[in-house]
Amino acid sequence: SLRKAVIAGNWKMNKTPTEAKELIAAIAPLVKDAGCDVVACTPFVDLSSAQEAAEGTNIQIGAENCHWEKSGAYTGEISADMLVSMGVKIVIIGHSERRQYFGETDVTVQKRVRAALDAGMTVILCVGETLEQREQGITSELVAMQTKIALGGVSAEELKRVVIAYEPVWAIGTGKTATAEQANEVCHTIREVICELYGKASADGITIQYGGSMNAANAAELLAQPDVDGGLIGGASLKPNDFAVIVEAAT
Ligand code: 3PY
Repeated sequence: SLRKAVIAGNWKMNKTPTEAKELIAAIAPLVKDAGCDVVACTPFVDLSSAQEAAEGTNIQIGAENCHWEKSGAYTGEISADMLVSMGVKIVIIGHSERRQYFGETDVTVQKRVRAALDAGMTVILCVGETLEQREQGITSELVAMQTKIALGGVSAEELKRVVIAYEPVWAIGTGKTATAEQANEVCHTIREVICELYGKASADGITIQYGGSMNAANAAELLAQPDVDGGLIGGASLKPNDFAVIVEAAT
């Protein structure tokens, strides 16, 4: 692949600050020789202790969401500027769990992407179809539309700070994985959308991850696909040995 792989853990709503420190400390020695970028995206309350544990290692700590306003009356939200102020430079936006359970839409995803990029952050933008949409045969159109809306107003220069994660909703937290061919097909479609919007150099350069029950057993086959440049890892990112196997497979 032309592109450096990015393996990012998505811890979701797991781990206390103390546990986060222990988990990073357990992962660090196992991934120290990684040939890919290694990221752990943690709950907001874990960021400080995870960063402390990651100091001097090759693990970058990211957040799982951010709000689109800089500050104000938005109870329970966290701004991109707040994250940057504490040294967090990576954020997941638009994970399907946000879309499914918390009313996230393509429009709010676009606003959050905008805010994160304006704050100087790198965004892991998640897109993906539900089972119903796949069965209707609209996966390509749907994922293309999600990508186009989310990137509305994003320049080619800014796109260098965007990683796209293709996560089929039916494969998230269900133990079901897309086949390597299915994963590659949709990652390729996304790359074609990027080509259409930004040209070939941007399309060749952008990192597109697969996410959705990627684990130690299936990572090598998924990561061997030409258009799959890494993974966004759910459950397996909480298991140091499994996460290390995935990092190794990406190297
Ligand atoms: C999963 O692997 O289930 C994920 O949602 C990764 O983000």
